[in-house]
Amino acid sequence: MELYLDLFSQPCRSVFLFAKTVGIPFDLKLVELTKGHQYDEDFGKVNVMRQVPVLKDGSFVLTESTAILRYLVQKHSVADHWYPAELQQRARVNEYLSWQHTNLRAHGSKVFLFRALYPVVMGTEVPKEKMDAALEALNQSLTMVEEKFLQNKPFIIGDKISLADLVAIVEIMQPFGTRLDVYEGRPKLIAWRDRVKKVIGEKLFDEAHEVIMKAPNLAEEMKNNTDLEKFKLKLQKMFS
Ligand SMILES: N[C@@H](CCC(=O)N[C@@H](CS)C(=O)NCC(=O)O)C(=O)O
Repeated sequence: MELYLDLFSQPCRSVFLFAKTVGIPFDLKLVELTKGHQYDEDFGKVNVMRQVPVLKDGSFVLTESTAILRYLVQKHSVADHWYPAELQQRARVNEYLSWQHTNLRAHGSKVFLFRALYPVVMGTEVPKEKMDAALEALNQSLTMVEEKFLQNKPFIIGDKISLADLVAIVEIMQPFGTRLDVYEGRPKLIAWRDRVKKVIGEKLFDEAHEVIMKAPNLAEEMKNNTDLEKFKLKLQKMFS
């Protein structure tokens, strides 16, 4: 099995962390987004949407991180708690996976792009009112993670870690990579993060997040990127 990934990307990290944590072997095909490798001709043949992650299992090609995670669970015999067979527990995982796309992921990504990428690509800072609104939306999502999804449980579905926790932590680490202290004043979130880290193992957690923790160096890295214009058009569309 091949996984096309860039650990810069949150959905890629959730797939990477899951496969590594439960011991599913794979060949890593690195698609470096900051170098514009998603626009390479060869990668276009793998995913016409030019996004990672992508799973290739023989001739079967699958996109969308949450679909990939569920495919891996069903193909390999992993411990039940990752995606419980019990109806309502599974529904809880699905509830989080459905919510996060347009909430924590959307708002965390926006703050990340505003702080790390926008100034590099657009050559100017994000207007204050736009940045404030993005930060406020991210804050509201973080509060939802604590109050609706975690409540007083160790993990999102209860006593054990599931796919939902992995998908949540990688999104929270994205704005954190820009040195925004998303954990400030949130002891519940910190305690949960530390539990997730413990299950995954600190070494693997840090390996997965090494690239994103270097987000402040992005300007330097992207200097020679010939596809900056494409990023610019994308950002303009996203934030107009
Ligand atoms: N809904 C998709 C999102 C995938 C996605 O947005 N991938 C981004 C990285 S986080 C990407 O490949 N972007 C490249 C580009 O748009 O140029 C998933 O969950 O897998």
